[in-house]
Amino acid sequence: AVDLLTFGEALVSLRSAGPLTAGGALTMRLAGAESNVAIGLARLGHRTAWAGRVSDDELGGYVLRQLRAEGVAVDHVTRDRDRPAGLMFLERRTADLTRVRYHRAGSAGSALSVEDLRPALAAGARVLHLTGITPALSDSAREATRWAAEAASRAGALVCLDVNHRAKLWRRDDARAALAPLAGYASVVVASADELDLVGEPGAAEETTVAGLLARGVATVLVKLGADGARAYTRDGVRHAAALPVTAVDTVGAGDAFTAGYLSGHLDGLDLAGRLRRAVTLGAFAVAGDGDWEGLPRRDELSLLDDLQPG
Ligand code: KDG
Repeated sequence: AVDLLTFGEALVSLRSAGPLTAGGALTMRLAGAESNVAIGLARLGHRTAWAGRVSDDELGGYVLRQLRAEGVAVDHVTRDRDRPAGLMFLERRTADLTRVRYHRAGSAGSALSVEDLRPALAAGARVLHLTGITPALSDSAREATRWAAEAASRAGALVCLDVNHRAKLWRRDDARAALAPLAGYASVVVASADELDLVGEPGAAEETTVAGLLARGVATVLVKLGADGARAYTRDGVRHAAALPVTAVDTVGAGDAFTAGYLSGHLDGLDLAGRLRRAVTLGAFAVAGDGDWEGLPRRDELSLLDDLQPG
């Protein structure tokens, strides 16, 4: 068994420093919210696995090589001979503002099905991480996500649902119809403030959605607030965790880092305050460096930010 299993679509991201219309050099990187979380945990020494489908060509080989290099187990990955890699073009306008263009319809990753996930779930995991991106990819990926959440919660794993709404992939109503039921399998739900109602009623206030989630058996709801940190709700009340004051270079991947930090703290048996400190620490490392995950810390680097007081 691994400490953490996650699954989804890993993308090949082609990043440009300026407007894509101006052309110029593109940098090839691995992207994907779930693989970002996997790398965050693997860097901290947790046994971590990623499952999904990758194309059976150089691009799929690139994805696997990156994950292996970061210490993420890929034993249960399916190579798809018929479908291409999912691509993402990312154009940076400011540190906070990036525009994304996907070429992922019909990709290998989007053809994910229950059969792809069965072996990884059977091998066991203490934590199952899933995002609201995967169910947006196809009917079979949506069913696979639901199946995995149910199987893991029945097996006693901690299930973490990371909402991650992608407006380019589906409408909010469709997202809510898929994600609200998924939250019923989760012990931890992570969402940014503007996507929390996708696991509740449309337009509902934060407190109302949180109360509904806690009543359904979710133990912890984490509401991400970007540069303002996060709020953590449990049955004992609410706690605010401020972000650490670092200069933001690239905010893409910060939410994934936050989730990875929180789950790492859980695996280490930290209390809520400790889990939140680990979460904002990983978030700070992610925004301070270029790329989704490249700047994430190894365990011996966690203390580098110890002297920073939450801002
Ligand atoms: O969380 C960062 C992601 O946006 C990125 O890595 C790509 O998973 C991704 C997606 O589907 O947008």
